[in-house]
Amino acid sequence: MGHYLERSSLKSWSPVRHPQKTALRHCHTPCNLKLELTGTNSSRKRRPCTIQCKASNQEGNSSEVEKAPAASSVLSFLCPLLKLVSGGDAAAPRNRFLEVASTGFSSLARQPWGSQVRTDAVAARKAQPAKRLQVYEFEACPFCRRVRESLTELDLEAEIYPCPKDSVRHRAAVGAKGGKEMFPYLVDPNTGEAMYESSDIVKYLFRTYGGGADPTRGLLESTLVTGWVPTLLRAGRGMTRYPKAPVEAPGKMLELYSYENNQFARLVREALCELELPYILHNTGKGSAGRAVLLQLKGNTQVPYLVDPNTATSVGDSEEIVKYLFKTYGQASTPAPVQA
Ligand SMILES: N[C@@H](CCC(=O)N[C@@H](CS)C(=O)NCC(=O)O)C(=O)O
Repeated sequence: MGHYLERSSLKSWSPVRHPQKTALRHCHTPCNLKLELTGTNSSRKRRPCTIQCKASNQEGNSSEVEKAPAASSVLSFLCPLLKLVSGGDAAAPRNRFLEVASTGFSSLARQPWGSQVRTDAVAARKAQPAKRLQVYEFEACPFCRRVRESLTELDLEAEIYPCPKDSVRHRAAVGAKGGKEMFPYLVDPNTGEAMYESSDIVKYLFRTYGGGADPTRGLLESTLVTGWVPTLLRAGRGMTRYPKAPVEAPGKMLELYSYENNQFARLVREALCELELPYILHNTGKGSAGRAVLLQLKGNTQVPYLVDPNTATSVGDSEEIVKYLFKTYGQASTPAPVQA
């Protein structure tokens, strides 16, 4: 698993199904990088998927990369289903009433988590970690949601690398770093730790950056009770890459001021995810030190607030931000790699 592929060599991928369920992935860019998937993925029960992947680079090093365990819950069934129903054009005008209602009820379902800073836990920490945490996730994934809720509660900044289905960059990066494409995946450059499994990540975050406090009551246990509600209500938004999303990442990371359970911030995160745009997340939950920064920057503490250093643009209304994102980053003329 130790083999590491530089981000620069993970550019664009085109998986092609082999008739015997063997898949090959070839990099479109001239980096000689090739991922070879072998085996079958016939398991629909609670068994790990048997697809394995060999990654090799110019030096000829190789390592095994697995697909995520195929089915650990009802969510593995829901995800493909929702992918089907949410196949509409994400950039098309939306019914604002339905948007606000569905994201509002989503926030109600997750009411106790991801809004309020756990001051008892954060008090033990003097400052943000020296280096930003890196989180690979996707918006619709309930397991990723509880990690993002923890980030809000611990008032942690993070670099978010959205990994929508049909991803052209970040999913491959996770496979190369950790050995399998499963989400969430945390990299902590401060301690050198990297891990899968949302409950391990949440516990790690509270242990390392929350003074050893216990994760908020019910946060871990609630995932299968209400964790999937936003995924369902939002009909899988924030799950699949928008076909005209840019193949290359923008030069600079976008910056989002928000907190996890803010209903309007959810709409923006969905768009960032579908466009596979990496961004710096500045959490501004209730009680966050980030609110003072936002107040200075914007004149009030309303979120979401997006800053795009690539175009020197700042936008402060979720509807406007979503429009801005699809207009600016949803027009790629380079066709996305064909997915199997
Ligand atoms: N037990 C894991 C489950 C993670 C999981 O099943 N994640 C799903 C997304 S909901 C996944 O990575 N699926 C593979 C995929 O999306 O390709 C955890 O709690 O982190």
